[in-house]
Amino acid sequence: MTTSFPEHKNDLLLKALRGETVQRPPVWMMRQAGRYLPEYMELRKKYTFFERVETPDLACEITMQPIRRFGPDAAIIFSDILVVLQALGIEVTLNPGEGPRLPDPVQTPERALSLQVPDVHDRLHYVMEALTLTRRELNGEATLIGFAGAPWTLFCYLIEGRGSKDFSRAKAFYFQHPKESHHVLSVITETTIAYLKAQIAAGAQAVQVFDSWSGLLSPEDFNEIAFPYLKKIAEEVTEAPLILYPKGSWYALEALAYRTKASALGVDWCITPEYAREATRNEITLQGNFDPSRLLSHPDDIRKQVHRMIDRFGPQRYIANLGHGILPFVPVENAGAFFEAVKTWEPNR
Ligand code: 1CP
Repeated sequence: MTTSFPEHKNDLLLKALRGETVQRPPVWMMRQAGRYLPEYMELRKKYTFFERVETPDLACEITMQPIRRFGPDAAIIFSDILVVLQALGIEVTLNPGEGPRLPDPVQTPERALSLQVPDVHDRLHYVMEALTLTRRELNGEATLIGFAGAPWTLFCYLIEGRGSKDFSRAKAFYFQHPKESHHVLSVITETTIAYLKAQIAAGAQAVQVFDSWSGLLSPEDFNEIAFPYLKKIAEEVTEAPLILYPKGSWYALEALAYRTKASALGVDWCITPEYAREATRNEITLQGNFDPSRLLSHPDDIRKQVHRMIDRFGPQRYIANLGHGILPFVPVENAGAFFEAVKTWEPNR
């Protein structure tokens, strides 16, 4: 079945991902739909987190909320990386203020080996439905981004069972059971490839892979545990541009730029734009890297800092974004100043 979508009027993000010349860089914000928006908080009172994620109309509405307010160049579908663990048959709960919890995380090598690739169309059909709805609703005004968690980051939650500062239980499991761990990482990788392909078929025009916890690994461990799977995903998912976001893994930028088929790399605020450009020798689109806490500065300072960030990365092959997700207590006006600053950036101010 082929689905037809409204004509695409805003292709800034896709142009930046293809390395084509733009008038100004595209802008979107990681976690742009969420708790800092009063309209999100209204829906949060009425429905649980997974009701919001699993009901396509609600997921579409939440995705659209920041689009209506700020008019960014991209919309990221409202969902969560942990739905892939649910598709693997693992229970995940989320209570307000607590973060995600897995009541029965994987803690034995036997259970690790028993995991199998599920049918993502069956288990995650609601995400694809939300994407199709949202693509129509966007009416070509913004590019629709689908996403998934990277294998290492999902492995962290699968073993640890909750958020953590160091995911030491997940690391210990890997070091003690490398063979079984690689089985898990392969299963997550295959599932993610099928899932991202399904998202693209349903309307996602670009996809992002979040390796939020890759920075917890040493460079050697990153090369063994994270890199091969990221490379595989980027090799297989060729139907739309792919953005890799390996938070904290500054040492890996060169290899990710040169040895994977990613279209762009997300960078956090702990490295300079100059370093990121040099490491990737200006060969790949970069995305980032505003410190999310800097959105707590005065809006005038936000504007200045955003303009300086664009000057330093340069407007081509660049996607303006935060270095990680927006914090829940950022004033809406400050988020607005960020978007506006990118849209009003000019080379010779
Ligand atoms: O309303 C609420 O209290 C729920 C808060 C919330 C939201 C708004 C969670 C729980 N997930 C989401 C949505 C979400 N998660 C999106 C939506 C699209 C967007 O606007 O960007 C995305 C892309 C994610 C991805 C995600 N979930 C990541 C990767 C990105 C990142 O921030 O590093 C991770 C690590 C998660 C796990 C997760 N889900 C929710 C929370 C609070 C967390 C982090 C838990 C931890 O601290 O380890």
